[in-house]
Amino acid sequence: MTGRAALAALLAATAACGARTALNDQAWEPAALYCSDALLAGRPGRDLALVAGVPRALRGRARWAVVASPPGSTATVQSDGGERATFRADREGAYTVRVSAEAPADGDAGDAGPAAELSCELTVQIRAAGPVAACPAELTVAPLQPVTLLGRSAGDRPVRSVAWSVDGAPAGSARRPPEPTDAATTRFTPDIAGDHRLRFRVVDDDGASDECVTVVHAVPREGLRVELSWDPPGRSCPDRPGAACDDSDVDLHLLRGGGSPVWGSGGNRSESDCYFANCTAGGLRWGDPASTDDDPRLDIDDVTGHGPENINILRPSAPYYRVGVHYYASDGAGPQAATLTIYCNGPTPVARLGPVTVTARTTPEANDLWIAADIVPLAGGGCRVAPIARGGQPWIATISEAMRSPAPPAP
Ligand SMILES: [Ca+2]
Ligand SMILES: [Ca+2]
Repeated sequence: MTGRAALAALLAATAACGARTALNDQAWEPAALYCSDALLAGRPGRDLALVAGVPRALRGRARWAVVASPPGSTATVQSDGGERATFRADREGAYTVRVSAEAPADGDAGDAGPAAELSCELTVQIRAAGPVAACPAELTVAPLQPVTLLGRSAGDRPVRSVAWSVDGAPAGSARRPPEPTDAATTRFTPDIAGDHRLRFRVVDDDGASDECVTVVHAVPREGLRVELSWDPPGRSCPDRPGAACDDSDVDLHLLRGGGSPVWGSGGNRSESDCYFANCTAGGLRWGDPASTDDDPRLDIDDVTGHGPENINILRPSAPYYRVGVHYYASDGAGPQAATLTIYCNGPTPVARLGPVTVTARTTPEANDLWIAADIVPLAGGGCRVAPIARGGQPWIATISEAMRSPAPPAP
């Protein structure tokens, strides 16, 4: 066990049982002041033992102070300047305790500059009854990158259950919860860019509960990212099997501009169109043959309803790209309202397009293709999105018409 893990375990044990436990001086010597992020939970008007990592050279010189507390509360922290302190507060809420010390100056006292101030902070939750839940306030990952979440709980009663759920998600997300939902440690994969709010709930064997929220920021890292979802949301069959779901299969297409680009379909593959038939992992080679950075990648082809699907290019190099949305198969579902979100090298969408209704008829070739927009990469990493319209309306064609007839002019 590492020193940090050992201290975290000690702190967690101390917080959970309310008893002091001695640090083993021989086992671990921190290099600097260290405050664990372990959950520290106490009751109003009762002593709570706190522990921080204090280097031996600083023991006796550490200052413990309550630096943030709920309005109207009274809180004290008592210490002999070492690594342990006793905290007591009179009201429920979150308190911050700062541990600080001046680092000893190097070399002769006369030659050294001002001593460095070291500090770290502990957060204490005081509740009158029931358990206390804690979870990371926020995390940042890339879309589709799994992240492990650890929810924690403390209290004087055994925990009966814990549960993770989706509290909020960007529009177009399928809102799939972390897996598993009933364990403190879980994994979550944000399906699209944006902020996903996850709730962690703890219930003790008295039925008392507490909750906390983790915000997972899913930030795109590609030079171009196009996301597609289609309505009605939350009715995809993997999430809601049975009568309420539909299996509509809408497809995202990205055409490489320049030359004579051609839309592809199931029976007519086109190397200038990135779509389900040719563009999943290891698919198309565009631009520089020596680099995969300018190749497109379709991460997900959702065939059971509502997306999201997305196509990415790390470093776009074509003069422009054209986005299409094709209603491949309805499987008995009716028209679908498609929405596109486009990112260029940043966490904020450059454009949201739609919802635009697409209709399925008899065959994929006879079904609607929404020719939605052109995306022009700009020097410096951004892009310009030019929506495509015909007669003031979204440009809708069947895919066989689109393959035959003159395309909208290049931007
Ligand atoms: Ca699809
Ligand atoms: Ca390439």
